[in-house]
Amino acid sequence: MSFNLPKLEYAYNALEPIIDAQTMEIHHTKHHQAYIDNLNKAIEGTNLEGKSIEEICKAAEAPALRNNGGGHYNHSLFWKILTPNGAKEPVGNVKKAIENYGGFEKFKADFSEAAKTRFGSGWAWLCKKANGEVEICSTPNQDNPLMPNAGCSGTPILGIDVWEHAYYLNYQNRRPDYISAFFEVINWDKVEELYNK
Ligand code: MN3
Repeated sequence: MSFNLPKLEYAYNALEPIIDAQTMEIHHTKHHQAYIDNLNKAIEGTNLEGKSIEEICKAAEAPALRNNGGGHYNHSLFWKILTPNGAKEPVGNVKKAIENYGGFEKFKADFSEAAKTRFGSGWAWLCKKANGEVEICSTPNQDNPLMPNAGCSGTPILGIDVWEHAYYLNYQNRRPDYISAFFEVINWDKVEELYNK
């Protein structure tokens, strides 16, 4: 059993002008595909073959597994939490959890700060903790909160890719503009579904 590139539920141009079609296509078919190819190579013939991507992340110590297992998990989540026609604000139980966190505006401010201040390449996350509370953190490279020693824990229910490959064609060095536009294309119904899992 090897991993395959998941299909997107929308067209490459569907998120324009927030995320342009060329960025989406390269990101999906080149970057994500490369993580999958390298992950399949890294697990071939090992006891990780046949494990879920979550199990692989939870046990990932070696760089090849962190970079490529993380690369596959993180991008698979990222495509799902984007949509051209989502609610502009959280819904349901995740809405309540964000209210308990301090409200939607505080969430946006803290999430943006985590994404802006991630030095170099990485991700910012909204995670659900075991007690149902949400927390915000960021990880370098393709690390994610499922991994040991990620400096971040909980189950990711929303994430933003702040690698330059995610925004450079449209935003160049203006990472803060990409981050503030990102809130326009969040699939809050999907975030709610992930929160309720
Ligand atoms: Mn990426």
